[in-house]
Amino acid sequence: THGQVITCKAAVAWEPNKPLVIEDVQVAPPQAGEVRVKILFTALCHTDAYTWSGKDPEGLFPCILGHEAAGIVESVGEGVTEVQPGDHVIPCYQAECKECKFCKSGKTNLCGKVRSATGVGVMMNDRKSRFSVNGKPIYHFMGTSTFSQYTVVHDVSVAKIDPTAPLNKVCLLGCGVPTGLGAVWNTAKVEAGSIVAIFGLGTVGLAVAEGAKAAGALRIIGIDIDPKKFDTAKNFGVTEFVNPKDHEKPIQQVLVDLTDGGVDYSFECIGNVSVMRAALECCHKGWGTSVIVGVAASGQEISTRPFQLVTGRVWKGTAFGGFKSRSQVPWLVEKYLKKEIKVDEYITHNLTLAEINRAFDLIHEGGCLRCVLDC
Ligand code: NAD
Ligand code: AHE
Ligand code: ZN
Repeated sequence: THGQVITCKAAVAWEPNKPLVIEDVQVAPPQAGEVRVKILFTALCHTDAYTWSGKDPEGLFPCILGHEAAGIVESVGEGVTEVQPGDHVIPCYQAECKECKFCKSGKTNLCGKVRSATGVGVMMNDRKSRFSVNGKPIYHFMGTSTFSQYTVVHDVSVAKIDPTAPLNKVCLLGCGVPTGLGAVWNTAKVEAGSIVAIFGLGTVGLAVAEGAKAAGALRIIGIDIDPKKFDTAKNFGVTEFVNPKDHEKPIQQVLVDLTDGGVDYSFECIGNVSVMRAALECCHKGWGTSVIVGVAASGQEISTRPFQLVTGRVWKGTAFGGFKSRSQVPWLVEKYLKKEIKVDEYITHNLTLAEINRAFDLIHEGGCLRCVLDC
């Protein structure tokens, strides 16, 4: 197949909110600096559902969604040295070139090398897509497009991992689990003894809980409007639960009262701007830090009284938990193999790529954390 077009199955999002269609897609060979990957397993993240809904200002249609996956390199383009056919890999929507201003800053995990292309659904080289259906181009998504049996990614967007790791599990290390762990370890830098509040107990929020427990947090307060989330959340380290629907008072006041003045760290893992405000305002005066993890819809804005910041609260955000993708995803895989972090526990459902529309229905239901698709 090297150097040739591959025809394979992929789930195409032709229009926002319309069921995905499994199509025979033509996948062009990788050009210079590109890698063609056979995707074996992909999970769905809430962000895929967000873009599919049409609320993502960067969402382009038709496209192939998906960004939490694992596979094997099929072929590489000219000049690619860091991976070769047969390598086991995890695609990384947050690239790491190690050369750009961002990568060299030592201050961020964001990378500037290919972002201008991945945000508009094309590859850097020729600003075109490698996917087509009967000659019609289909946009890439987040530089990953993993809802396909084969995809093409930039070489700076792929992490080579331990070949003994089970790909049907470690696909989750492409997004949700690292995002939550890293929000705690890299972005907030939670210290032992801290009081932590987590808004939203999906995969990302539960990974925040796991990270906070590992960091030695004293109290980990989980907030969700779905009481079904509370039982499982205990297994991830949540020590107390609050359902905003059980209270008359605004949720920030409930938390301030529960914690003698507010929490040390809070995390918004939903994508709701009024919850983001509550997450900031439940922080302790003088030092409380709130981290925005959730992705809010196009046109939404956050607000609070500036006095909240003047009096020492800090508002931050995180992308992929601040992890440098190509350097640190292999390290996360090793931590999983050594049983130092959970992964299997987040997988509640397994389906096939052909059943992807059912998987989208499932992730909107309370009982589902991650659904892994066998491609
Ligand atoms: P999810 O849908 O599984 O979890 C969201 C949880 O929030 C659910 O348990 C839901 O019941 C709860 N919830 C909804 N409204 C609520 C409210 N008003 N108050 C309290 N709880 C509420 O989603 P996920 O896959 O865990 O992702 C969470 C968010 O993180 C999404 O917005 C996703 O796009 C974003 N995300 C961001 C990054 C990043 O790098 N910043 C990475 C991954 C995901
Ligand atoms: N396109 C959206 C923004 C989406 C967004 O913020 N994505 C997160 C990752 S979510 C993964 O589930 C991210 O990493 N952002 C940094 C980046 O470079 O995109 C919008 O609203 O415009
Ligand atoms: Zn994601």
